[in-house]
Order: sequence, then C-alpha cells, then structure tokens
Amino acid sequence: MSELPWSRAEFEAQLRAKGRAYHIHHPFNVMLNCGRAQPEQIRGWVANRFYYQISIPVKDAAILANCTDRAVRRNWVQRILDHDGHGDDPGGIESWLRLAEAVGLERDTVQALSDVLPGVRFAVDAYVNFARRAPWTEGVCASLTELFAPQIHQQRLAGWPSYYPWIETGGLAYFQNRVSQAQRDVDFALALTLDRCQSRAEQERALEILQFKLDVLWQMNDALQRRYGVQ
Ligand code: AHQ
Repeated sequence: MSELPWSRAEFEAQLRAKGRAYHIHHPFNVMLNCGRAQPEQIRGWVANRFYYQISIPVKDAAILANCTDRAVRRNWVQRILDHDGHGDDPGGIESWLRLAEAVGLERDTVQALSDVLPGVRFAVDAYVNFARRAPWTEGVCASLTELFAPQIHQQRLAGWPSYYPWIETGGLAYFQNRVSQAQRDVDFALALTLDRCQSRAEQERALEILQFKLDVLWQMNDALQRRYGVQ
C-alpha cells in the first residue's frame, strides 16, 4: 500500500532538513568562511567555481528547452540573464571574473579553465547533463540547494573583508547580488516543487534529486580539499 503524501508543510520541512548536507558544512568551505584559507586555496576555489558559474546558464537553458509551461519559462529565463548579463548589466559571470582578478588570478587563465580539477568538472557536468535529460520539473527541484545559499553568501560578505583584507572588496559583488537573486529564485522553485509533487512517491523523488545536487556541491569541495588541503 503506497504511503500517504506528506502535508505541504511537512514536505517543505523534509526538503529543508536536507540542509545538514549542504556544502556550507564541508571542511573546505568552513576553512574559507572562518578565515583560515591561504591565498592559493582561495585562488584554487575561485578558478574551479568559475566552471560551475559558466555552467549554470547552460543548465538553465536545458531546463527551458525541456519546459512546456510558458509561465515557468517566463520566470526561469531571468536566471540566464542574471548570469550572462543583459543590457547594461554585465551579469554574474563577469562579476565572478572580477572576483578572480581581486584574488590575484588572470582573467584569461580562469577562462581557459586550465586549473579546473577532474572531480569538479565531472560533478558540474553531471549536473548539466542531469538537467538536459531529466523532466524540467526535476531540473527545478535540483536548484533547491539554494534554499541554503543566502546564508553562505552572507557568511562570505560578513567575514571575508576582515579575514582576507588583501582581496579588493569590489570582487565580492557577486555574493552581494546573489543574496537577493538566490532568495527570489528559490522562492519560485520551492513553490513549484511543493505544488507539483502531490504523491508520496513524487515527494520522495524530490528529496532524492535534492540529495544528488547536494552531492554535486560536496564533491566539488572534496576535489578542492584533495588538491589544496585544509588547515
Ligand atoms: O552562484 C550560485 C548560483 O548562481 C546558483 C544557481 C543555483 C542552481 O540553479 O543550482 N545554485 C547556485 C549556487 C550558487 N552559488 C553556490 C555557492 O556556494 O556560492 C551555491 C549554489 C547552490 O546552492 O546551488
């Protein structure tokens, strides 16, 4: 006999409980956000996360390509514009390149992806390929790791200026922009997921997808820790 679906509130609580596996708790990220990272570790993190950043709009375009709901596409397209830029807004990828320069990296080297680790590339590619192959509703669900993202961006904004005074503060603009963008995006994605997952099986599948994306982020930090160490 199939189990009864969770109430909307309980389902949301189950999704949020997954936050205990969010990469904010990974030793490499804890080192970064507690001010213990050396410049080489920060530069390695910025250069590797660039591959994730340039892959996000590709991932979102895959979701759009699979999405048959015009109202959802009208909302989701904003994510691509936020990263690629539009009009006078140079976008998040450009902001990340400013962060790269602020931590002492060369734009061209970062854009050449020459320092991207195999474990980072494989994890990011797994995320993009998931979005290409999965139903668009599952791609929406995978973005729900951003339930926990405003906190991680706020941690950086609160700590990095005093922990890492050698990083020019203009380089932190990406994190500042993401605090509100992540909240706006995840409010939409959460409401969609809560509305569309009506059976217990659909709710359990949503948790499984969220765990996959948490693993993607965790693996990126594992690869960085293996290459750059953690003190
Ligand atoms: O900068 C990030 C970003 O643009 C996104 C999009 C979203 C998605 O669609 O999966 N997830 C995400 C995330 C970003 N930054 C990460 C960080 O730690 O800075 C967090 C990450 C996420 O929580 O999924």
